[in-house]
Amino acid sequence: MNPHAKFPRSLLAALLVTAGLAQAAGIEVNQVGYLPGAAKWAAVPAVDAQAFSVVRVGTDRVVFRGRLGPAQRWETSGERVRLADLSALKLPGDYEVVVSGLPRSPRLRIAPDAYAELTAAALKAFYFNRASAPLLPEHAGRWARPAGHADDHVLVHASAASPGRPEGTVIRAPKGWYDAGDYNKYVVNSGITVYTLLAAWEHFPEVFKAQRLNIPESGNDLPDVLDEVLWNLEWMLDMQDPADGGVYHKLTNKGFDGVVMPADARGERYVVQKSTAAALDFAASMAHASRIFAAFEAQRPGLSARMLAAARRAWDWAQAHPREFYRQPADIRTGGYEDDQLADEFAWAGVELWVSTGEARYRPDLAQLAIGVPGWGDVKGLAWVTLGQHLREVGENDNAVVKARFMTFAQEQTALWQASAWRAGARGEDYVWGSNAALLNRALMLIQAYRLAPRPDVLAAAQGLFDLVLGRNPLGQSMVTGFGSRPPMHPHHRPSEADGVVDPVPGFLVGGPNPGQQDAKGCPVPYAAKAPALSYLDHFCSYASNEVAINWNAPLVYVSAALQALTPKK
Ligand code: G3I
Ligand code: 9MR
Repeated sequence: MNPHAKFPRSLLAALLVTAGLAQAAGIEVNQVGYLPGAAKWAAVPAVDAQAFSVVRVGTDRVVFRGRLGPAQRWETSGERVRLADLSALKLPGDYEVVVSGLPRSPRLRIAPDAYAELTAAALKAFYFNRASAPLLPEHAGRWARPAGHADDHVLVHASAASPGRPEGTVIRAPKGWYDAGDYNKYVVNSGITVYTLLAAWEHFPEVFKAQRLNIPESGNDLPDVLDEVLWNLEWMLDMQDPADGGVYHKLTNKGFDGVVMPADARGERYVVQKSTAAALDFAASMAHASRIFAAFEAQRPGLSARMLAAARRAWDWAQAHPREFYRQPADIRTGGYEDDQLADEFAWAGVELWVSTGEARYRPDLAQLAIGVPGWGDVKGLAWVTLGQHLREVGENDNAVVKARFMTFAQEQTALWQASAWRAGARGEDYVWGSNAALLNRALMLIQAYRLAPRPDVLAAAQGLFDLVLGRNPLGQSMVTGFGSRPPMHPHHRPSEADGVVDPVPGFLVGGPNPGQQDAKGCPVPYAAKAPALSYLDHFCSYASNEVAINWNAPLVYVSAALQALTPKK
């Protein structure tokens, strides 16, 4: 149980904001913990004190003292806050931050494996969202459940009809992960997700080799992370029409399922419209996956080649159909993932195919390609991640371009971090639907810059964003189920709501603060506040701030693994 559930601190905060007395409600730290060599900041309400101390948890034994920084207003929460720099405290242990006149901080843990459990749980969350398989008690514990959505009888929707597969044709496309709190499967969102997870493995294999996920495949001839990602890749391969290489945008019900367990959701399933975005995201992520599985030819003969061939065919289809934007058919009401700006998808798929094949015809014009924080609808950042990983292959001229792009990005972001009242580089406009993942994807890009040129403040800026989703935020709320002293308890996740278990399925990142509040009308309780960083509601109704999603969990896995691997040991 969440020990703080009876104290609605966000309501109190809202009253203070209204009364113009706003200051951060408590001393906030990363509730999961810090690695010994990490930059460690605590945020302290703007009280009239000079100093802070750090004590052993539950005692008055002081292990560290420091001075508080000046009060600064953070425009994203409207509150004034002071900073405590604990970076010099490196001794592993469990502590609390103490400032006279304030309640102590939540437990502050410093440990050499601080993020190992989180990384594993964030990856295991994908297992918990598997379609077409029962979750057995020996793997899923309290969250065991019967299989849902076999997806072995899927109808071709009118929008997807082709000569070889007229409307109503029955196809099979089992497996895959449920996208989010809903039970549909979307190719666009799957592309960035599998890419990010495989990049985590590719960049930090030692973190994943040490992991025992306890999934059904554990102990077989592949690392668990690859088994888990294959669950979705195999589904994706079935989303390609073998006749022409086109890729269906999604596999879905006509409308969202009710709030029931997967096995009780029995609506008809459809594949809907082939889209250019789906073809390109498929091409990019399959071309990348083919490189990863090339190292496992003995274990999975032919898989890598099959993926590359599928990627090439999807690319060719997209070249022939460059403007097949997804348009939601009148009888389909599930997630849209609509995107009419496809230059970034073309660039990403081009880069992946170029790196996988060495064929210049795939190479995009890098001079024209900006860098940016990736998201499902804007994937150009992923092209840069791959280029950064393959400096040798891309040649000397492009090499310089890649480094320059990342250095400019890192400079901007570290300046933002340095100037921020919370030492976390987030601004009001960053708080959109899925804000937590946007912050983590920004950290992911900073981590690429750090891998190219390891400057401590770049890693510290990434850590600051990570802290923000793990409790060092104005809500004093961890944004990952099952982790931290105040985790989300009511995510918009159908199994978590319908299973009768008090605790939600663990390891899921929720969407996060979102002043858009697109769900407010359907919520029985109001959001506590309108300020961007406070606009969050831990209630099942809140799909715009409290849903889970595979594309949001992937950067959680990535950043958690990366910090574990890259943070200096001392
Ligand atoms: O990017 C713009 C930004 O430029 C603008 O300033 C801002 C102002 O509102 O909006 C930003 O766009 C938002 C976009 O998310 C950001 O990625 C849109 O308003 C917002 O409506 C859009 O939300 C998407 C949501 O579906 C509604 O379409 C989320 O990205 C997307 O993650 C979410 O995905 C859903 C699936 O459809 C169904 N399954 C669950 C999944 C998660 O909620
Ligand atoms: O559960 C749905 C969630 O996955 C989507 O992100 C969200 C926005 O498209 O919609 C949710 O479904 C809601 C629907 O849109 C409106 N009626 C209530 C549904 C939630 O139970």
